Amino acid sequence: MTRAAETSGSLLCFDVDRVREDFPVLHQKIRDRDLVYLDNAATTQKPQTVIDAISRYYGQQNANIHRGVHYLSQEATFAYERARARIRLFLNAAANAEIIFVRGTTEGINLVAHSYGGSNLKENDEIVISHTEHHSNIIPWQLLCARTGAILRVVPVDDDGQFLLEEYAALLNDRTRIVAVAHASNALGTINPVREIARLAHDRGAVVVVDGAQGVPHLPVDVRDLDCDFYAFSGHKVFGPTGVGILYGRKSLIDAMPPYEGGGSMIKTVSFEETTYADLPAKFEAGTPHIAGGIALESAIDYVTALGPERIAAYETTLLEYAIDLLSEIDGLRLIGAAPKRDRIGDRVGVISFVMEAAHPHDIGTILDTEGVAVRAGHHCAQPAMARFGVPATVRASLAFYNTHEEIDALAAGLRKVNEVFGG
Ligand code: 7TS
Repeated sequence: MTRAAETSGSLLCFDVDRVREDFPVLHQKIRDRDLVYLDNAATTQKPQTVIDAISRYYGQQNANIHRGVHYLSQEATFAYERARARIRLFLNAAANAEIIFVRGTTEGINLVAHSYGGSNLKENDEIVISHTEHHSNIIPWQLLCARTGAILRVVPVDDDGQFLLEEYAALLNDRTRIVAVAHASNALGTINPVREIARLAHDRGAVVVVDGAQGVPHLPVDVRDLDCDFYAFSGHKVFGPTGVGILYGRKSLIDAMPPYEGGGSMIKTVSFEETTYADLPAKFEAGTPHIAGGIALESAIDYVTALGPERIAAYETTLLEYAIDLLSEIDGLRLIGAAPKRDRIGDRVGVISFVMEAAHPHDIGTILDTEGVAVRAGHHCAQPAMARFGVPATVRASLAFYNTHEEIDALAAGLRKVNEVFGG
């Protein structure tokens, strides 16, 4: 029995072959090789149920929502609002009004920065983020600082990419208004201690924004248990469509926040003298949304829920351990951040960043591509994180529950080929 087969066998309750049948895109040859898709942090593949939901909407249900008295409009509205209710349950939010449809994580964070930040922050107030954030959770805050005169503070991470709680606690003060952190880092896979971060922030009266782009695809998420004030994620990273995402916002906060964009659907009455705004969540949903996307996101959430977020996390951890062991044996390969300590594996999602002595990350990505292995090479929209580890770029293999131990073998074989080609 190969090592891959042994490890797969130890997780008998997770039938990865069966799961893979649901994802048509995985069953194709790329450059005459079986596709090995390890770029899941960039975007995930879609199960047939999600593809069918989009096709069904355009083929049978297409109508604008929240406005028509006709049958199709009512059907589409019902389906869209059912998706919202389903997502509320998935996140364990207290009310449907707390679930705002947005374009994705990026828009969710910008909404909070504009609406909450614009109306609550003033000169010398402070915003706290961590050193390993995605640019989407850095730049909206920099723009807010430029508009208001607020100050951005950065929590350092240790050499394993772990958030330093003591340093964080020391940074907080009575001027801290917003703490914004990723649930999990897209560059390193580190999971941040969000519950503890929120507790300390709330002690100071600050609100907590969680960038959940890499949380929802890999971890069970309960916004009330995390006790965060805002939680944003992208549909396309959780096996749903691009162009749709969710911002959860605590009702007492979003009720008091001004609209982010103006337009149709977000009003009660309009006159040139005075406009009054719709109730939540419509107040934050100006214009025609990505209706098919919202409906298909429900299918994606149903898919993930049926598999079970806990089982997904357990299976991905076996893949991650296996990958770290295998990659650690490759000459000249250095893992970046979240070091391969077994006691730390529970603190990571399935993201493995590394560099090799023999070649630049982009060359490694190109060689892997000739083997049918899709990874991302670059700074992963986390340049400060790269700077922290003294590298301009890494190769990143990022896992999903449909990946197999054999695919990790293919990655390792591709990396050994890199050493052969470049003489490492
Ligand atoms: N936050 C994190 C932690 C992310 O990983 C990403 C996307 C975003 C925010 C932005 O999400 P979007 O859907 O609004 O674009 N991350 C990546 C990545 O790692 N490679 O490509 C996109």
